[in-house]
Amino acid sequence: MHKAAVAKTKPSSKRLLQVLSGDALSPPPMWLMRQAGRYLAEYRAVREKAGGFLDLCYTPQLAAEVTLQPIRRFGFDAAILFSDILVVPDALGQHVAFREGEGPSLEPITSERELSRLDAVMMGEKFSKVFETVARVREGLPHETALIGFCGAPWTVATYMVAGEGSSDQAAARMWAYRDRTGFSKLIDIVVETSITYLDGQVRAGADALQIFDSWAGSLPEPEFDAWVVAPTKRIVTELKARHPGVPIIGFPRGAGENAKRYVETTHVDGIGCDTTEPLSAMRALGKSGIAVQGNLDPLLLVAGGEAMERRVKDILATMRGLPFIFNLGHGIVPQTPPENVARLVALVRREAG
Ligand code: 1CP
Repeated sequence: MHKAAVAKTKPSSKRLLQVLSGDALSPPPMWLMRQAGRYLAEYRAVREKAGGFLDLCYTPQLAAEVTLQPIRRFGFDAAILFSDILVVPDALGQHVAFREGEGPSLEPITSERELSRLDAVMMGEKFSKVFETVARVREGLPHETALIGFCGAPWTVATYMVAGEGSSDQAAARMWAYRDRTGFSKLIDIVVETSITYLDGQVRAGADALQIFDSWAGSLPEPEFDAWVVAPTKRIVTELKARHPGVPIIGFPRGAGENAKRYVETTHVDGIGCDTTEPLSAMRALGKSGIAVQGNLDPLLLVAGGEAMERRVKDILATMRGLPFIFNLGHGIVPQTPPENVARLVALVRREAG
């Protein structure tokens, strides 16, 4: 109720923001997680020019260009800032390298003592590059297209900081959290504070909405989910809302399952991103409870295309009709996605719902 009232005082021409303030639109606004990326030839060309992946994130002119590429090609209702969740540890002095085809690599931090390796001397300089990207994108976007800023949720970012790489079970962070709750919570506190600074700067530079990516939220039992996913996210949402009451926040606690409802009720996010495994009945129930729901086509159906994709898109749209809904994937686009399937998807969503 409260959030709708706040947003309604400022009616927006941006369809994404209308839905995040509680309206149901047909066709629903759409954007796709990882909509900028290696499946686009024009991205690969810029990526080659930039050198390393993080160099691309820290070069505003190029990062703005790749943010705008999918908007020009597909006319999505929102652009998402081109950056990465690992900019936060990198800005804290935990150097991040992206090895070709292997994912990220960091020098692991596995104990409270090692937290002393983190320092923020370079943070302002690194973040300012990202904020400049936001400002440039803002200038290049049609006025009806929303700009989404983002960060990784503290739990997910911590899993990379502790393991030093991506891992399928997040064992290193889980073990630290179980063995030394106090020490691990200090790491989480640092990521919470840094993420607030990071998101605040993005909003000041022109982001209209924010998304918090908790890609590894699904690996925790209930008490730890509440401690490391819900509570830190709530702190970020509360602080951002105090500073920027009109800027809606989407939470994406991937794999949360039955925990999603508590996540929504406790963190007070305005929108909930549902992953591929979320049943449509559960998405409908969330939508009926008043929150905007985003999701959840399987990214591999976007690779497969054809009738299988069409059938599922129709089911999703039919289920969410009449509710505040944002069409998206259930996780990021994969590099082997044919761009023509993305164009078909956009046409289908706009035609089916129209
Ligand atoms: O070579 C390349 O071009 C690198 C591929 C790539 C891209 C395109 C990486 C490396 N990051 C990104 C951009 C990115 N990452 C965006 C940009 C905006 C957009 O969506 O278009 C966003 C929002 C992210 C977020 C991100 N990075 C997440 C959360 C979402 C998710 O996918 O679960 C995570 C976990 C990362 C870490 C990361 N960045 C890149 C890689 C290969 C990884 C590791 C993934 C893993 O551990 O499996």
